[in-house]
Amino acid sequence: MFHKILIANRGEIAVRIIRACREMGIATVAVYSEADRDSLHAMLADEAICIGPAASSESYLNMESILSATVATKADAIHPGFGFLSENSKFVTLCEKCNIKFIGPPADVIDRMGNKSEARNTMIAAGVPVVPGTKEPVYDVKTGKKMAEEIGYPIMIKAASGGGGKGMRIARTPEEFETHFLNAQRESINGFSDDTMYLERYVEKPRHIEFQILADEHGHVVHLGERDCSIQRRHQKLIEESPCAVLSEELRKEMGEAAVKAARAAGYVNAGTIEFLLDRQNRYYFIEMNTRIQVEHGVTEMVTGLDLIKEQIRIAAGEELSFTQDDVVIRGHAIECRINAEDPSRHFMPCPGTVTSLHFPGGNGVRVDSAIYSGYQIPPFYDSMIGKLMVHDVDRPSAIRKMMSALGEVIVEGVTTNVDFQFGILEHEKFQSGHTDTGFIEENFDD
Ligand code: MV4
Repeated sequence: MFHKILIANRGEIAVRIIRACREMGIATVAVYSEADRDSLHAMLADEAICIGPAASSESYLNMESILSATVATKADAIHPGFGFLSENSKFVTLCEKCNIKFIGPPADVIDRMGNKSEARNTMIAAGVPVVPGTKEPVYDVKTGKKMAEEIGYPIMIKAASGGGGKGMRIARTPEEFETHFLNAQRESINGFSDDTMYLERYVEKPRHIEFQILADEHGHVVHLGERDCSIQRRHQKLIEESPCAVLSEELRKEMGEAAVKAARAAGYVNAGTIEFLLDRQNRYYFIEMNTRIQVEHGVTEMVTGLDLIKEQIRIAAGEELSFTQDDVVIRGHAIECRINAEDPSRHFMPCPGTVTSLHFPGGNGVRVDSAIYSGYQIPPFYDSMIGKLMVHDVDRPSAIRKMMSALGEVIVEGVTTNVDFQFGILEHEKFQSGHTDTGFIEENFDD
C-alpha cells in the first residue's frame, strides 16, 4: 500500500480524498494555489505545498509544479480528483516516468475514451448499443450530409474531442445541416485543435443514466448500479440520484452488464463511468465514458455502502477487488444537490465572496461534502460549487422529503447560493413523480 498520497486538486473533493487516506493510515500532501492559502484542504492535509499563482493554468494544471511537489515530499502516488489533470494522458505518462502511481486509468485508455468517435467504435465492436449514426469519423460537410440522409433527421453533430456540450449541434433538417456542421467543427478546431466529427440520430429529451464501474488490474470488473443525472442546466448537473426512478430490475441488470462489457472493451482499470441515454421507449445507448471519479460518486456510496475513493486507492496499489457483482446490493435511495455560489435570478452568475455565517444540516442519512467554513473567502478563480448535500433513505419519496428538510436547514450568509432554486426543483410535481428528462430545467425553470 502507498505511504503518502499527493492530492492534485482543491475544494471538497480534495478534502474527501484526504479523509479517505487518513482513515486508511496513508499520509497526505495537499497542493494549493496562492488564492487557496486559507483553504480547508491545505489545512487538513499532513503537509501542504504552494504550487503557483491563482490561475489554474499556473497551479492546479501545472504538471511540473505538481510533480516537483510529489518528488520533494516523497509521495508515492497522486490522486487527481476530478477536473484539472484527472483526464490528462500526458500527465499520467509523466507520473509513470517519475515512478509515481497515478490513481486512475492508464494513459492509453484515457486517450481512447477521450476521443468520443473512437470510444463509439470501440463499443460498436464490443456489441454495446450506441445511437444509430456514423461508423467512421467525418471531416467534411459533403460526406456528412450524405451520411445524415442515411441515418435520418434530426441529427446530432458531435466533435470527437468534445464533451460537456462543446462542439455539439442539432440539425433538424437537411437545409440546416451545413451551417450547423461547420459551426460545430469550427468550435472544435478552436477549442480542441481537432476537426474530427461524428454523427448520431438525435434522441429527443432522453434521460441521462450513468453506470458506476470499478475495474482492478487483475481483470475483475463490477458495476455499482446507476445514477440518474437528468436534472441539469446547460450541461451543468444540479441533482443526481441513485437508483433511477424508472429503471426496472431487468433493465438495470441488462444496462449494468452492458456497462461492464463497455469497461472491458475499453481495457479499463480503476473507477469509471459509462454514460447512456435512455429514450422514451426505454431503449438505451452508450454515449461516452468518463475516466475519472465524478462529483456525484457519493450517491453511489450511499446506496452501496462502499467507499469509492478507498476502492480507487486499493485498485491503484494493485489489490484485487474484495467483492463480486453478486455482493453488490443497492439499498434504498440517495439524492445529491449541488450547492453553488451563484445567482439563479441572474442567469446563474457565479457569486464569489466571503461566507459570513454558515450552518449545514446533519442527522440520520444526511451527508455534506464541502470545503467552506464561516469566514472563508470563496475565490473567483475556480468552480462555483461550494458543497454537495446528499441524503439517503428507504425509498425515493422519503429521500425527497429528507432532502427538502435538509435544504431548509442550510444557512450560507455572505454569498448568494442556489439552495432555494434546488428546493424549488425538489417540490416540483414533475420531479416528485419522476417525470424528469434532460429538458426538465429548461422547460420548467430556466430564466
Ligand atoms: C445526445 C443527445 C441526444 N441525442 N446525443 C450532451 C453532452 C454530451 N455528453 C452528450 N449530450 C447529448 N448527446 C444524441 N444522439 C442529448 C445530449 C444532451 C444531454 C445528455 C446528457 C445530459 C444532458 C444533456 C443535455 C442536453 C443534451
